[in-house]
Amino acid sequence: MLNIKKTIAVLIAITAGFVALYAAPAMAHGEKSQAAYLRMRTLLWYDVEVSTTKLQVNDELVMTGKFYWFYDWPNNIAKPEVAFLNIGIPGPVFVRKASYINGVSGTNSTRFDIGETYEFKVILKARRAARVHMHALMNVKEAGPLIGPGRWVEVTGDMADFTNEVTTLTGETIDLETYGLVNAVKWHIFWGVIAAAWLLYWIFQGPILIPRYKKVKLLGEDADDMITAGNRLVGVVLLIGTLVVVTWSYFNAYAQYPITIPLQSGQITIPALPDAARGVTAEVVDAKYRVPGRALEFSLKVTNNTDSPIRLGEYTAANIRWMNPEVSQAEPADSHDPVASNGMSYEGGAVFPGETKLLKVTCTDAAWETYRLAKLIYDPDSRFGGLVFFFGEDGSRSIVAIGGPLIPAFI
Ligand SMILES: [Cu+2]
Repeated sequence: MLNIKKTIAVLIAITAGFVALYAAPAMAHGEKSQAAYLRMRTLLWYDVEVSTTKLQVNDELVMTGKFYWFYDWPNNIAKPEVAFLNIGIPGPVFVRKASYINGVSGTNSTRFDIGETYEFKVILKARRAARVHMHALMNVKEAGPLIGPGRWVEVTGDMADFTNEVTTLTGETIDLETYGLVNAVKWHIFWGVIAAAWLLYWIFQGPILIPRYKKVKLLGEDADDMITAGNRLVGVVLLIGTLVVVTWSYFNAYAQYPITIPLQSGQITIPALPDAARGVTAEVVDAKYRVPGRALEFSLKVTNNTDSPIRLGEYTAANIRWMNPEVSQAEPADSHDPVASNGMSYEGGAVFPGETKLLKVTCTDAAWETYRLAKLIYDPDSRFGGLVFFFGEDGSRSIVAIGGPLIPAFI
């Protein structure tokens, strides 16, 4: 018997050893972990930029960009009835000073419309030194976080220099970093000591739990008789004392801060941006994913109702960009920015004003595998999504959401 236990223990130790051996340093934090259909068919982010990637404690950083709520929203994902825009950073490296959606303050939760585009701006202030991969992030109630593209940002300097001053509505200037901290610590210690004293009091009454339980269950004694008059007195004193302290602290706080307003928890609706398609329609006629070539191939029926000939310059999905360098160029912003600078090509040329044309598009890159998007073909509902960017000769840009069933090609 002992030997079996020993063997199991040794096996666990060996397994743990191997796991530790293979644990590479954590460079990512879940960008690829969400299912491919979720990343391609929920929130599609583009034009995301940070104002700087190197800053000092107390410096500000502005993140801007746009997001589109995909029209073919997955049935099993909650719709954005209540959503909150945030920035995902490991640890409190920044504080958020302000955020805006289409110019409206994003302090409150918001409801969004499927099939619409919005732009955002978040202002952050650096709090402590760190090198972090930061993402714009949309928290959707019952759906969870929908993550935007990440950027490496480095903060240097000393956290001791950090200040976060605001002027309250009563004209007082306070530092939010330290405001009320001493008071909060004081009360935590106060109630911690009382709680510990209460526990210790009962522990020093001798073994109480199991022996008393046995007496009640096996010997049929009355549980109430085991509580002494002294016990009751201590209980009553503590109960009255707690009520007195709570009441006193309430009136004391009220006297010190006579003017307060509640935390704002309302919900707002923000009107969407004008249609980014600007008169261009595009529809996927058929699409397949070629496994050996790591390529998405689709035919796109495009109608151009603008006044300028348009050409296809980019396809983006799941925060990955496939660029057609003949039309639109982009390079990765940093080592973890998945931009396939030469990833897209198509047959069909320009689509002229008033014309409807079939374009044959190919988007190739190892990102299909490394970002686990190719897993889509093993879903029971293999549908993809994304945005295509058309560029006019006049410099205009039309953004159209596309999607449809994806058929795998294994040879
Ligand atoms: Cu990241």
